[in-house]
Amino acid sequence: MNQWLFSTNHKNIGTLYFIFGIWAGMLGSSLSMIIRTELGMPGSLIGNDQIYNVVVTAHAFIMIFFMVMPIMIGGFGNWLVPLMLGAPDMAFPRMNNMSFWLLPPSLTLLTMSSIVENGAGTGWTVYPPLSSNIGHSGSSVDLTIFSLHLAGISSILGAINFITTVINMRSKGMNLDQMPLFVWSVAITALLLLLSLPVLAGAITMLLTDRNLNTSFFDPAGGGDPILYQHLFWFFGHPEVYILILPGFGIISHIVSQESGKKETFGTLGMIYAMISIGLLGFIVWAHHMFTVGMDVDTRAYFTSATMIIAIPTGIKIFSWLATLSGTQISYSPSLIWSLGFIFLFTVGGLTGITLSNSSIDMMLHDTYYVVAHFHYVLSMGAVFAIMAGFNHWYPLFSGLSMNPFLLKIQFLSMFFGVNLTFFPQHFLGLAGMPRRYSDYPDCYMSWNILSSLGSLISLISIMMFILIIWLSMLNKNIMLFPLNLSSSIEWYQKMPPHEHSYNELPMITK
Ligand code: HAS
Ligand code: CU
Repeated sequence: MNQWLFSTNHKNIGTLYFIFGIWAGMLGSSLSMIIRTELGMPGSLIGNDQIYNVVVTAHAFIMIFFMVMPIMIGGFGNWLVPLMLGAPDMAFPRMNNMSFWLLPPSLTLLTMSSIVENGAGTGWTVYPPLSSNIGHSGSSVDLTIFSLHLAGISSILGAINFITTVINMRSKGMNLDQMPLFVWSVAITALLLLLSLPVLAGAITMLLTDRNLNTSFFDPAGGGDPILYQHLFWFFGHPEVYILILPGFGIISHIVSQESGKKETFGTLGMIYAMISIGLLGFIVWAHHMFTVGMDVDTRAYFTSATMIIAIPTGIKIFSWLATLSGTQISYSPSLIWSLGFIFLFTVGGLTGITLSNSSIDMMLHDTYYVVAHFHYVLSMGAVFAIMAGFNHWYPLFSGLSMNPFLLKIQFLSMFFGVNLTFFPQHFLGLAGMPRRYSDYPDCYMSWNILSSLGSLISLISIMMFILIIWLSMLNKNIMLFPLNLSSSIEWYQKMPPHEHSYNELPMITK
């Protein structure tokens, strides 16, 4: 056991990240169910608005920093990048282990922050003055800041590791333009992490000293400015949302080209340039999150235009995936249907992003449920669908086991239905003016909220079904976790060569 926990091997560390991420995913989903139960009917369930906001804050932090990032970069990245490069391991294997082990204490600090005092009900943006001593006295916000420091160090070390691995450890003769798209996506993600996280670290450290050492970076009473915090946060925050989706782009490219039986994704070089453009542009659009702070009209025009330009490289990616699929006999395997779901629903989320990027429209929609709908389409149906696609695709490689494809398809359909029922109505709530981060609403918003909560219940059941399918795959290989005789599934397993979907891309990527 110890040998495995303290292993420096990239596959073991990848598996640790997967287990951690799935655990955090269950935690984050539980919190989301509390939110949707509170909002399932007008009136109060929890009976305390601060606690409601603590739940919302913890849900966001856990899903972003402890579910999506560990699974995509830590799990898929660690498993696949060395394999795809033909490298024996990551460049710094012991630092790799440390990156992982910084996360459990970080999650512990975050959990502690909601147990002590009144919890941190600041939202994941931690804006002062709400997050200052006036808004949050006590140590909850300080613990949250320390949690972010640890998670940030973990990610920075990981980023250094990936960048070094990509530069130094490609197999002989593999030029950068021959490098697989997933490796490219992780490398660009690592660069974004390396450039944006220190800014977040600076901002939250300044907040920490404002709270504890009487500085006044963000306090007008001492000559500071709370808007400065927002600029620093979003200079990190916007690249962060592309950090959450870029590895997913890489995953989808591999699945789409492999499942359509083509050697490569359509326009591989274009895909590389598109990801680089998205990464770079992501650094110069941050103030589209701050249109309501009172910017002059030229600044608004700039941030609106710069933001919209990101639709071009993103469109290149969407249409290249469609071109890859075009003209093939599509076999609706579980990993491909998740990818098709990704392409469709991520586009829906992207288009509402373009709507929000219009500063004058955003004046009305900022801090409403329209924004919540937008980011759940690109995250819950973008990032999470990409994770599900990749997990379905590479599970046989990771575990040597196979999941039942019939059950997986039912699971996909129920999840597709559930998340759309949860989040599509939130567009209407937002357009009708329902604000985010409130625990209650007037009766006029009731119908769409009931449907939304119903959808979240369906998604929860679907996720539980997925865990059951994983469990079944272990039973079938006689990994006896529970003495059940599931003969029909075992028959299915025997018909299926265990490594049918295993990793066989390497010969193709070197052209
Ligand atoms: Fe976003 C808020 C704009 C992509 C995540 N976003 C958020 C928040 C999160 C998030 C988490 O400008 C909330 C943060 C918070 O807590 O406050 N977002 C965009 C735009 C894109 C975009 C323009 N977002 C993402 C991705 C995310 C993510 C990816 C994570 C995975 N987002 C915003 C804005 C806000 C915002 C405002 C602030 C709102 C507010 O008031 O707070 C783009 O990258 C999307 C590009 C993708 C597409 C679809 C595919 C492209 C095709 C090409 C043709 C399309 C064209 C457009 C030419 C556009 C198919 C035509 C336009 C039409 C409408 C027809
Ligand atoms: Cu943004």
